Amino acid sequence: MITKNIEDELNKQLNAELYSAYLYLSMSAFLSKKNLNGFSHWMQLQFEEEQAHAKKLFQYILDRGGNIQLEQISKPKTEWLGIIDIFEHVLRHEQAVTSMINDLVDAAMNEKDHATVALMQWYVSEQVEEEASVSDILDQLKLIEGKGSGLFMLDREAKQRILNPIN
Ligand code: OFO
Repeated sequence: MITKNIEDELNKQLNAELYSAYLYLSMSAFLSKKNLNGFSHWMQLQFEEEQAHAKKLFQYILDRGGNIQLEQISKPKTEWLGIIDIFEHVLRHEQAVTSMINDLVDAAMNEKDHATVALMQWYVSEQVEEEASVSDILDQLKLIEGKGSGLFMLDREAKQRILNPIN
């Protein structure tokens, strides 16, 4: 059994993961309109990964005998200045998610809820990976000033991304 406080925090994180999915789907649409089909594909995989993150929390809450509280998902932004602006947004967003996850770990530690701490460690590691891969892409985009043949090459590279299985 989880406490009401942890149940609320987990549900809040579940909503945040679904919002992340929504945000990346919106970015995918924008990038497709700009003919950056590789990056659009990359964002669709982000969308799928975030849904998997949400489902993992969903299952955990149920497994611990908690209640699912699905809330309204905020409307994501639909326009950006360009590819660099998008990836800066992704990085800021992931940093904000990391901070939410850290708060959730703190809350679980305070309550000596070891199972939730263990679950959230998976998210802590996932955030390290996400922030690192987004920072790498952002650095490369800045190097080529987000344009020209460099952008064409990076877009082709983004198209190669495959979905990592979530466990
Ligand atoms: Fe769920 O990792 Fe990004 O937000």
